[in-house]
Amino acid sequence: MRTNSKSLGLVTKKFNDFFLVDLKNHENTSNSEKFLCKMRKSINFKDQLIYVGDKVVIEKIDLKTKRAVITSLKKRKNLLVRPSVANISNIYITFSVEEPQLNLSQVNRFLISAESMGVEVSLVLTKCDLISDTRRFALIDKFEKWGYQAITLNLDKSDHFNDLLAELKQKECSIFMGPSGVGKTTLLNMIIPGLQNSTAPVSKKIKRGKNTTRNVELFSVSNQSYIVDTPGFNMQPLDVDIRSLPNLYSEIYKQVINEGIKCKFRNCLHLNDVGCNLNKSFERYSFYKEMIESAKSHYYQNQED
Ligand SMILES: Nc1nc2c(ncn2[C@@H]2O[C@H](COP(=O)(O)OP(=O)(O)OP(=O)(O)O)[C@@H](O)[C@H]2O)c(=O)[nH]1
Ligand SMILES: [Mg+2]
Ligand SMILES: [Zn+2]
Repeated sequence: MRTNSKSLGLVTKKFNDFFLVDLKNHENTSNSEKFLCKMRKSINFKDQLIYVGDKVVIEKIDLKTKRAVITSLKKRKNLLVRPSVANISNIYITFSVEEPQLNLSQVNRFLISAESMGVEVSLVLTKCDLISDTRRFALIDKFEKWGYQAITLNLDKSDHFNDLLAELKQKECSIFMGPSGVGKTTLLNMIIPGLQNSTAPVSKKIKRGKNTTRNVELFSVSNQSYIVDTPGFNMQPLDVDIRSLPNLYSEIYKQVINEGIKCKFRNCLHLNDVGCNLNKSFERYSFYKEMIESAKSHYYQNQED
């Protein structure tokens, strides 16, 4: 049976030319149903690629075969580039405290890259069953100085997990991002009972994940909330706009905004600039400096090309 009505849907998965579209509250469907869709041929979507997380209009809805056609794309709020996901409201940077070992420079790169999206950013530390409480508190202290209240998870204790779950149900579309093997899919399987996505132990020899998750997929947590599992990867030194970097470090923007410090030059990069008044005695300053220098060399390289 085909209906002539149009409906709004959410792209939850993408493969080749097909999209899986979740149809919410359509008059003829139950609460939430997924339709296999292609894009309408006559529309030139060339400069308008469709990504997981996009809101789309679908037509030619066939309730029996669960197929339909995407006829237009709604304006998106934002687009994460790697992995490609649209309309994210919250990024949960996820790292394990052990197996694989915590790499602070990687944590920082992930956090700053997430901050540059302009969405709410949180930090999740998994596998806390592998460290002592003393070490866990020390990590919480460290990341508080970085500007984050780390959510520490322990597979054997569920109290922090329950808080996280309640939080996720309040958010629109959250994404777990981090290196391979840190436990992103394990977490997702706990969040959505019944979901049994593949997970794999980290390699004993090199203590790295095995890149188990291959696709980006969006899952429904509650009626209005979605969550995205992503393949793990390591973040490269960033190619970000140098001028925005100081605003992405809370230790810097708090000094500038809350304490009103002023450097001699308005666009001071807080390196060795003359007349710089930034208090540089914070842990991440060396990472900040490294990022500015790497962004600068990128910039000059591109100028020469
Ligand atoms: N000890 C301990 N192991 C955990 C915990 N969470 C996950 N693991 C284990 O870590 C391994 C990797 O977990 P995955 O969920 O596959 O990791 P992932 O982040 O999804 O990895 P990719 O899909 O490769 O990016 C599995 O063997 C899990 O059982 C935890 O809290 N404690
Ligand atoms: Mg995974
Ligand atoms: Zn300065």
